[in-house]
This record gives sequence, C-alpha cells and structure tokens, in this order.
Amino acid sequence: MKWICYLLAASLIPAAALADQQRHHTATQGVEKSAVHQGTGKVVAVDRAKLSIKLAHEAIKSLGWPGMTMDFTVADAALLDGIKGGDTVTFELGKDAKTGKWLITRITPQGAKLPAVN
Ligand SMILES: [Cu+2]
Repeated sequence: MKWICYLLAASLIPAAALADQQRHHTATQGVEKSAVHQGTGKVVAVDRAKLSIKLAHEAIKSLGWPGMTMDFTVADAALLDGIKGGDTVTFELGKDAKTGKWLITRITPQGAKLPAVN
C-alpha cells in the first residue's frame, strides 16, 4: 500500500514542498488550525533525530486515506518522548502553513485499550 501513500502525497503537496521535506527541517513551523485530522495507528519505528515516526495507520476517513504504513514528520521532537515501536497511538495531523506538508502535532499512546493493528 506504500505507493498509494506516495501518490496521495504527490497529489496534495506541491513539488517544491516535497523537495523541502527531504531536508529535514528541525524548527517547529506554523500549522493550519483549520485542517487538523485524527488517526490511529501502531508505531513501527521512531527516528527522533529526523523528527520522523513510521506508523501503520488505520484509514483516515477525513482525508480519504486508506490504512497504510508510512513515515510522518512530527512538529516537535518532544512529541516522541516515551513513544516506541509497538505502541498503539492516536495522533493529530496538521498541514504546515508554509510548506503544505503534513505534520503530526499530537501523539497519545493508547497502551492496551485498542486491539493491535495488523
Ligand atoms: Cu498513509
């Protein structure tokens, strides 16, 4: 399903923003408050230095995204505190106002409350 993710990203994000994304900005940037979406998923990997988290997320209906495994950028490294592979989490996604890329603005571990994502 990963290619679907890239197609969605390519259709939503201008080419300049995609190039920008690969430079791994470390500063927290403004997020459009009007476009916040919520998702649930299982943490596959965390790379704090790159502000990156790989999630096997369930479908995000408000975005029309199917469930898939993909990398997300977090708005701040502190969001990754206490988050580790195997955790089930809920998260909020916002669109960066400047670059148009998706940023995770909140992550909450759910522990054993939800069934595992396969
Ligand atoms: Cu995805």
